[in-house]
Amino acid sequence: MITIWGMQDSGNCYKPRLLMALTGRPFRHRGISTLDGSTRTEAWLAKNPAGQAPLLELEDGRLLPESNAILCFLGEGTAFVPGDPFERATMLRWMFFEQNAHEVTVAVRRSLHVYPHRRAAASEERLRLTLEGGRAALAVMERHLAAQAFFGGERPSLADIALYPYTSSAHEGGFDLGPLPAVRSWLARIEALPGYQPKSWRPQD
Ligand SMILES: N[C@@H](CCC(=O)N[C@@H](CS)C(=O)NCC(=O)O)C(=O)O
Repeated sequence: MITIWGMQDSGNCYKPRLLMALTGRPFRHRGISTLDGSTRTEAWLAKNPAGQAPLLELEDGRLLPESNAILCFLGEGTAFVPGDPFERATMLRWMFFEQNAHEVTVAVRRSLHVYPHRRAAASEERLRLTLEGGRAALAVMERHLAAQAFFGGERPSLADIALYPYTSSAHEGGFDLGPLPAVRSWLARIEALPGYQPKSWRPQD
């Protein structure tokens, strides 16, 4: 069985768990955490030189870090990856947006708020920049979702799974989704998908 190494509270780590839940496939979950230093051990750096989670470990020992690369691998052959090349590229467009514009602002600001060990990095300037950048990213999402149900059109794709975790916890970073009705409706549509599980979920061992 495949193993997903992840931190329970991390949105990046939630992405592959959510995809596995939505596609109803079994996997093992193993905990790793920046909070207890386990992402900085030699053993972990040997698995992922970036010292980060999530990390996918296949039965044959091959390792794959980067949440969106993991989604692409696990999503292969499922309904969450469109067959049409343009639709697939559109899915990737939003996954790149997630890493370039959304994760680096919405997720980073949340981590500066939520984790005590990140407080020293939470300068006024950084909080201001991540607030401005995060609001801009959320406004892009609002404009796009005003015209369609999911990022790729009428059906959910990996792009939605990539963007869901940190959008649904954006309020923990001080973002107000009140003025973003299309984003709020989209969050509700994801939560209504068959098999949906919240971030706190992990499979039984
Ligand atoms: N681009 C990476 C980012 C992964 C990332 O930032 N992981 C964080 C948790 S959300 C982490 O492992 N931090 C531990 C550390 O940097 O020591 C991805 O999408 O997987």
